[in-house]
Amino acid sequence: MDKQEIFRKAKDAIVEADEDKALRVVEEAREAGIDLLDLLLSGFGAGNDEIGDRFDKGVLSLPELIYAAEVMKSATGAILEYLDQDGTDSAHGEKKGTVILAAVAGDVHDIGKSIVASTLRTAGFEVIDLGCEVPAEVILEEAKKHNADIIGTSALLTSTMSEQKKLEKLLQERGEKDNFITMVGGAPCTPRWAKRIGADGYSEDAVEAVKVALELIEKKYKSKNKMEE
Ligand code: B1M
Repeated sequence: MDKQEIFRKAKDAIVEADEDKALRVVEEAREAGIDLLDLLLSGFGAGNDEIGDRFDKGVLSLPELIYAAEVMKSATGAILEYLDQDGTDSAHGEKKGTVILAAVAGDVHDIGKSIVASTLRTAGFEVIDLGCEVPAEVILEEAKKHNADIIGTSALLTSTMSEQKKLEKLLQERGEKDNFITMVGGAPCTPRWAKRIGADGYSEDAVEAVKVALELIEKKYKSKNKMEE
């Protein structure tokens, strides 16, 4: 079976909310040597976009959306288990930094954030995933407790993006802004949004998140070293 066919089956599995099919596709892709992260983001991701559109147009009901989301969660879980395993197998070298990750208060969408957690771990970061619906105060507390380098927040709703702004404001008010790098992501976020609220980085997907995190960490330590010289 070729890659396009496997990706189409992955999309169908989400649209049809067929868990068995989704898990079979993961195994088929693994056997065919297909990049599982690509399958997750582009194959299953296309299914997610489709159900999102159908829900938006009123063609799909909320229970149907929830059902399809459960299938996406299962497929994501199966793939991340393989990716985390592969990451552990190939993990070497020193830790790149510590990242606190959370979906902001009022937001239950955690599928994308979990993928970001996985790619960052694979790249050598220690990731403390606080889960979803996490208030800004708790995120800051945890970042201080774990001496984090980066605070990453995910927002999928236009109504919860303001929580990312709230976190930036809180960091400023508490005099903590210079102690942490902040990254934002999630479908409604843009580079413009990140700039507007004063976040240090934005990334569109879980692959770019690694690139941005590495760049920001490097920048932080370069300027720290300069100050110590
Ligand atoms: Co909801 N939902 N949902 N939903 N849901 C959206 C987001 C929506 C766009 C659907 C639509 O109408 N087209 C819409 C938001 C509209 C808006 O605000 N503009 C919406 C709505 C309205 C709602 C409810 C309000 C519905 C209701 O109750 N009436 C409700 C809100 C609940 C709440 O949060 N309070 C709701 C509920 C749900 C479910 C529970 C059913 C389920 C979530 C299950 C879960 O996550 N545990 C769900 C789902 C599945 C979706 C869609 C269909 C898919 C989201 C997803 O998982 N995508 C979504 C439509 C869509 O996005 N096409 C939709 C796959 C994932 C891999 O992508 O999350 O974008 P994503 O993550 C990417 C990037 O964004 C990026 O990397 C990830 C991987 O590449 N990224 C980061 C994410 N975080 C990052 C952080 C970073 C960097 C990159 O740095 C820190």
